[in-house]
Amino acid sequence: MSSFDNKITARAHTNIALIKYWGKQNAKLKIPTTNSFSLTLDKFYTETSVTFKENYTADRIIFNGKPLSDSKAARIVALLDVIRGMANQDIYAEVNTTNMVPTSAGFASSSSGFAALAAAACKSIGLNLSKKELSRVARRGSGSACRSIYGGFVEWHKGLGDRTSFASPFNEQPDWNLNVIAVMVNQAEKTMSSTKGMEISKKTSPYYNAWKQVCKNDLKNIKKAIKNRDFEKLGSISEENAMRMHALTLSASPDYTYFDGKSLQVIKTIQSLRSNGIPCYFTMDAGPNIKVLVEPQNTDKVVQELKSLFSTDQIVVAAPGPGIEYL
Ligand code: 2P0
Repeated sequence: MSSFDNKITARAHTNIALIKYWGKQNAKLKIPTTNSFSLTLDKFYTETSVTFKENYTADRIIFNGKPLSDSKAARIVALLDVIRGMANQDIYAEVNTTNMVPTSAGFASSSSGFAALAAAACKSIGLNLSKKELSRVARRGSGSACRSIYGGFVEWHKGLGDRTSFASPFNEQPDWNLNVIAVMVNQAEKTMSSTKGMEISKKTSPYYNAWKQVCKNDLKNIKKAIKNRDFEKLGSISEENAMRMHALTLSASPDYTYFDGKSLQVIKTIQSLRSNGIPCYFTMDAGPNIKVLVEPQNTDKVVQELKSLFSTDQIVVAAPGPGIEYL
């Protein structure tokens, strides 16, 4: 009788960075150059089952019902290797992962994916980790995944190395009604991965040192804004931080950008709503989709305006979501 064969399923929600992570001090261990700060969302999540079995001769990775090619599975296998090393076990796993998104538009995210994988795999191999340790493991899969261990507002402490770089909750269940409207402007796969993009920006942007100071200030101020329930501060700090991150792409050599024409259309719509007295702010990550921060009393107005540009299934209204769950 095998001591393994323990199927564990975990669910993790994606998080949206309000203070962005854009660059590493250690690429192999995914130690960032700055702290970052996020909000976990309820509508987008990944469910992953992991079973380690003594009779397997290789890992089997199933993604949304289909086997993944070896090249695509490499990053998942690399995290399994880290976990095998921690457990001191030489044993393979079956991984079955499903991205749950409310529309067919897709909103794949490495943050929920690697958080769910870390949680399910660690438990299945017999490691009983604290959330802090789990956050460190998830980070090895994808930096932003370390924040998806927790719900609500979360800070990733950059630390100095593997042991000190992890996320912690700032406010896991904010008693503050907020919405994040996700606008899927384009589903095409990005041509510049975030891993590569942040490496080029750190190496070549003349503004990179200034970015580190920007993040320090923005982090301090966003925490104050949340404590004071100051939505306009929260929104404007997030929007400016996002634009300053994107300035690191435009100022890199070679330069690159994640904006497309439709992203700019959404941005102009948000700015125009704001100049008409509706507090709403945008943020954008390593892809053209836009997320709009808004308070519930104004959500419908913003959605209506966006519907003049996009179809209903391109617009998803999300709210703060929970941390890691075992099913
Ligand atoms: C973030 N992003 O803080 C930033 C803002 C995208 C823009 O974290 O190289 O997939 O695997 O650590 O976590 C996306 O980068 O990168 C990301 P790796 P990751 O959410």
